[in-house]
Amino acid sequence: MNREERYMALAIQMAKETVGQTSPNPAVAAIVVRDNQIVGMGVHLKAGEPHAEVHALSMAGEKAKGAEIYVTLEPCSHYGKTPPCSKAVIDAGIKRVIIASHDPNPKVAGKGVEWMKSEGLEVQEGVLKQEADALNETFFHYIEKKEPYVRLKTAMSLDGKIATASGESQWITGEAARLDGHAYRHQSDAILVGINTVLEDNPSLTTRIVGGGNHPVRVVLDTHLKTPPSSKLIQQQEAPTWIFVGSEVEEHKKEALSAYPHVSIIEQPDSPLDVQEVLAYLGQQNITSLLVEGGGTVADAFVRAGKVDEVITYMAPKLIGGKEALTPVSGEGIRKLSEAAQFEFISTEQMGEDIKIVSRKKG
Ligand code: AOF
Ligand code: ZN
Repeated sequence: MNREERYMALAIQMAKETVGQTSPNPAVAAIVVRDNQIVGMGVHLKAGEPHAEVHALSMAGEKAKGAEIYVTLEPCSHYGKTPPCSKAVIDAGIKRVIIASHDPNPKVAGKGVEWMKSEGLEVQEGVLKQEADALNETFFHYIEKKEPYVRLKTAMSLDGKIATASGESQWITGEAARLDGHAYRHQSDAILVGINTVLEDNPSLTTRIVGGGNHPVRVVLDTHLKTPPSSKLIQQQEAPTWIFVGSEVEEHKKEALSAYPHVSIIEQPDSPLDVQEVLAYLGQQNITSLLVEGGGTVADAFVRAGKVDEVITYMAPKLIGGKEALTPVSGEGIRKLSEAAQFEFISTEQMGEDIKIVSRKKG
């Protein structure tokens, strides 16, 4: 690694630890360097709060004059919840700006770079771009499509079963894989399941990781509003629960659940519920990332709508068998192999006794 890459790698490492807490904003970090000494460091902690550059420049103070700044994302050029970072960089007297990712936000999209160049600053783009881009994949997707990046999470046996024929499904994979799954909850704005999963498993859908974590908004697709008031999603109030229902649900049922302050009932015209409509609504609510955790019918609806962007598969070295035993994607499926949703493997990793496979939608 050359010196630019070393400082950028450090900034990326800092930003990485904030993934999941900055939404709907990206995870960004900045480092101010003068005469090969770090004189300021900053990360964007939360939407609405100062951007990374502002924290780093304020730590550097007068030392920013004539210094370099390393930023994992192009400094912004717009007056949003905070003033433009490009202006802050120029005003601080920075002479050289090193950037990893381009900001695709139409309000920025190159204007930050242009602004700083027009003021005579030297700008170098694309340093460790791939590594920095990986941090904000969900943000880039959301900015471009105005809907969340969808991850489908499954845990299955070597023969692709998620439960035995009798329906026993807990503990297929081991502890390491389960904890990794919870890390995805921490990093996701929302988690989604179908009503059958609520009725069969009574999940709480909260994040349980060592040291505590962010709980995602809990989303249920429940056309006929069968979510029981006694279920954990209703009784445990530590995270919001949003229930999508069809248009023919009786008023008293909706009122009974809406009485809980953390519960929202969202009525949709279609039956069965339309995945595209659900995602558009979630996007409007600033949900940038969605973790789909079951069951098979819901997974199939997302797959057939072409809306699964990434699949996280935990595979346990077990054989279960049984033609009635459930598989991760059921529903109607597709008829012709040529219509199969296409993915490419991004990584495989041994995780305790299990294997984790990350696949991403092709194209
Ligand atoms: C930066 N540095 O640390 C971040 C940036 O509403 P605002 O004012 O917070 O602006 C949010 C937008 O700013 C966001 O959509 C993205 O384009 C950019 N995020 N930019 O220069 C930062 N977090
Ligand atoms: Zn900014």
